[in-house]
Amino acid sequence: MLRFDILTLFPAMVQAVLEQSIPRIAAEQGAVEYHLHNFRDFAEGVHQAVDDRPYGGGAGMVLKPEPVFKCIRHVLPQAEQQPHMVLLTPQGRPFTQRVAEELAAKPRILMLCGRYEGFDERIRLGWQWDEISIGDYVLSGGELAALVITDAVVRLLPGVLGDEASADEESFGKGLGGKLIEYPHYTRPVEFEGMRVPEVLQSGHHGEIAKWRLEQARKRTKERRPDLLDDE
Ligand code: 6GU
Repeated sequence: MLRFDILTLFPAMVQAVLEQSIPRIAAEQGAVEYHLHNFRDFAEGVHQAVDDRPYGGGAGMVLKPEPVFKCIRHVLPQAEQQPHMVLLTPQGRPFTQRVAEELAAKPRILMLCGRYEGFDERIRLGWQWDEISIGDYVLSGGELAALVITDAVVRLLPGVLGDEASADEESFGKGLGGKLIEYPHYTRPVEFEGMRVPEVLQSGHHGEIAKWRLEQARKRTKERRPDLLDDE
C-alpha cells in the first residue's frame, strides 16, 4: 500500500480529482491511501496568512515557512515510514514515465503544493526534497502537477489496471521499449464512413499483429517525436 500525504491550500480541488476514475479505483482496491492536509490550518493570526512580501522587494508573494514546517511536523508521525518528499516546482527535475515508476516503488510520498511566486528558501533547506516539474510552463500552483504525478503513479500499482500488462503496452511503457509512442487502435465496426480496420488486425496472426504494431509505433514516433529516437 502506497500512502500519499498531499499538502495544499486547495484540498477540495485535489479531492475532486482523486475521487474519480483510476485514482478512486486504486484507493477502493486498497493499493493507495490519500491524506490531504491544508497548511493554512497551521497558520497564525486572524487572517491565517500563508504568504508574505519578499525580502528585497519585487513582484508577488512568497510562501511563509512556519505553516509549512508545522504542517509537515504534524503529518510525518502519522505513519511508520519516512515519506519520500516531493516539492512541486517548475525548477524541479522533469517528470517522466521513468520517474513515475521510481515513485510507484515507494511506500509513502509526501507532496508539497506551492502557490504564489515561490517558497521561502528555508522550506527547501528544511528537508531533503525531490523537486519535480511536470513541464516547461508555469501553473498557478502545484496542485495540478501533484495530480498529474499521482495519476501516473497509482495506475502503475499492481492490480489497479484491469489487465496487468496494459500499462506496459502504452506510450512510453516497457512493452514498446519505453521510448516509443503507441500504435493505432481499432474496435468495431470493421468499416466506418469508408475507413476500414487494417486486414492484419483481423487476421488472428499474433506474430504479424505484434510486428505491425511495432512498425506503426516506430513510424509514429519518427513522425511526431523524433527526439525520442535520438537520445540514447
Ligand atoms: Cl510542479 N508547479 C508549478 N507551479 N508550475 C509548474 C510545475 C509545478 N511544473 C510545471 N509547471
